[in-house]
Amino acid sequence: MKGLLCLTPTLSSLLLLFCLTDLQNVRAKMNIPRLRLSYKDLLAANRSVMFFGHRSFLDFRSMFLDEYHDRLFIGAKDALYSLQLDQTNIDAQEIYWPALPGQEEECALKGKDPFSECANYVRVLHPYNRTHLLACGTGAFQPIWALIYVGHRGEHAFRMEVNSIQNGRGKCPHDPNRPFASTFIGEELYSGLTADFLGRDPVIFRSLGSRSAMRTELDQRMLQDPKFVAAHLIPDNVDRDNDKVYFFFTEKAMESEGKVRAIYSRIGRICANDAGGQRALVNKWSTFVKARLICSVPGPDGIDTYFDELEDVFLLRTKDEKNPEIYALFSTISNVFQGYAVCVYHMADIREVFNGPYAHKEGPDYQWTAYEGKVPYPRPGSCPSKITTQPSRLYTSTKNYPDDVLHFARSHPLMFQSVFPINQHPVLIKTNVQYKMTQIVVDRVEAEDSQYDVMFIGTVEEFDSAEERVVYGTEHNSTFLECIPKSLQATVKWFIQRAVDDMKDEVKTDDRIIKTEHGLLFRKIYRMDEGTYYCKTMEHGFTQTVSKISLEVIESGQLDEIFGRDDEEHTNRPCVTQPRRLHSQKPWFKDIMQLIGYSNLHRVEEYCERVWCNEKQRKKRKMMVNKWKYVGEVGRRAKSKPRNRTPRHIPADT
Ligand SMILES: *[C@@H]1O[C@H](CO)[C@@H](O)[C@H](O)[C@H]1NC(C)=O
Ligand SMILES: *[C@@H]1O[C@H](CO)[C@@H](O)[C@H](O)[C@H]1NC(C)=O
Ligand SMILES: CC(=O)N[C@H]1CO[C@H](CO)[C@@H](O)[C@@H]1O
Repeated sequence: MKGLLCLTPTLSSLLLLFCLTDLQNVRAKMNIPRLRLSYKDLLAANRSVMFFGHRSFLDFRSMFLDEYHDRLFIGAKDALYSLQLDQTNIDAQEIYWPALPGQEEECALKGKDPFSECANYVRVLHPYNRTHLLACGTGAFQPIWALIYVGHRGEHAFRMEVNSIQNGRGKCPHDPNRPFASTFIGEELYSGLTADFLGRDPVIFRSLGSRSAMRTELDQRMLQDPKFVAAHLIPDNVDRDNDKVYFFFTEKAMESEGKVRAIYSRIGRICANDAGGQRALVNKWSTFVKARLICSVPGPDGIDTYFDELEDVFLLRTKDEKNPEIYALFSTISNVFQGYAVCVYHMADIREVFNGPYAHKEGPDYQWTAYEGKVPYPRPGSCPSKITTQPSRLYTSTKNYPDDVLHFARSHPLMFQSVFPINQHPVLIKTNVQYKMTQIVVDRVEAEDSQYDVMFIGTVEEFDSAEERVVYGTEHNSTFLECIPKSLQATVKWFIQRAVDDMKDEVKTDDRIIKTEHGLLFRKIYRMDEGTYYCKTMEHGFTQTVSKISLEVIESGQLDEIFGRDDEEHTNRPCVTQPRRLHSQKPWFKDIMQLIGYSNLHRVEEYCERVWCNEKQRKKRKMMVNKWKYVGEVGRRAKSKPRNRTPRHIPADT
């Protein structure tokens, strides 16, 4: 390996390095990384170069390491870069490539975030031919693609073929952040994505080239809310007509039992020479099949823990191009248990599952079973090739496939068996870590003693948006939303989202709303200030949400109603730590709970504490209360028993 080049999306990224020798023997030492490089370590080693782009933000979404041209191409926000690798000082060339005119405004008007969504994020960079690259960007939610001239070897050319710019729908997603995978084969682009503005059209799409475009049918049995992770061509045998394109993704699993569909990881495939059907499935895949990818560990209670969320896939290519080893990085979705695992799969096991029984469900009230009826010929999922092209049956194209084959393919896209990893067990497990594992690359190296597979795992620091805080403010009073950026150099921007589906607007500051070093100060708040506030920091083009605060405003009228009327002396104001009703007939505690929500009990306490229950007030009140109690008691008792008694503290009236 030449060296390490790291473009880290956050300043706290880590790179973990694990070495595996004998996969059989790996369990004992599997969780100890050989090397752990933090972002700081990388810098200190003086062997990495920092690159932030030319416009104060990079926000890159794609990269292509071109060993033929000895260059690294980067697909960033509104820009493409070409970096020469053989130089210590980065000599970067830039192509400025914004969204089409007016598109950023339209994107914002349609409710997308102008700050982090409405720009042209370049998500595809593939080598097109020896002189050109294929690039596709989100175009502020209107994808665009173009060819980039990069010159011949040794030439450092870098310019866009302006006449080549076209609509990129189906080639890259609208959304800059939604997972997506693509691969360029021959002259065609295969992509797995959601191909519309609303994210409701999940599809595996083939475009460019001279053949007609192909797609999956819009049917939940094919794909349901998929997140694509990787796409690769893997040949089956010497007959190139059997070449298949594999897609790795997660989706809502139709076969999962229970009210809420579970998320499973999948491996799906299509024949590269699929031409769709003639009468049915016109320009739609007729060979699509998929299976579940399992990566799990047995639990102490006999129940397996599944790592169902696929994060990344790496194909370790060997001399035998038909049989790469498939390294897959998974995470758990469970709320109780947080962990990551790497599982390795053999192509032989994958092919066996695809050659096995199809999953079948007779009707809504039936269980999923293995299909035991007659499977039509050519077997659904198989490619038109030497095997299907015999003198008696000339299936030279999927267009000649009989109707029953197409019908079966349509109704049985899922295999009954799942794909299990080598040794039925992960090669790496990490639980309860402070970072997210996001990427994996594997290098096979020969050492004196044996062969090692070195796993490089990229991580980012965990930021949890579950970590939303709720702050309550009283109408017409002042309120403070705290946000302290980790770095002093960072620029802070506040955004407000008034309803869940609304766009995030930048908070307008004035005399009333003031941006301070430690947060946002409202000198006086109104009902209209309610919403979710995002404190985002920007530094060298890295954006991070530092805090997410939901601000709720309690109307002063509501408060008066609850506390006001019998409150002339301001002495019987409620306090959770001393909940007494005294004169008031109102069950104030219940009322305020209704206002604030029962789930935020500790918040109520905090709120009361701050607003009403400072120590001084409390002491004063205690005295008053005791006095009243005493007076009241004496008065009452005086009626029945006209005798002086020592006043005693009466337990709280709850
Ligand atoms: C880092 O590398 C540069 C360029 O090779 C060199 O000039 C500099 O002295 C090095 N710094 C350290 C701390 O080694
Ligand atoms: C690459 O493709 C472009 C666009 O089709 C074409 O103009 C160019 O000549 C091709 N380059 C080579 C080396 O074939
Ligand atoms: C609970 C609280 O602090 N209420 C105050 C809100 O603001 C009004 C007027 O500005 C004050 O009178 C309240 O005491």
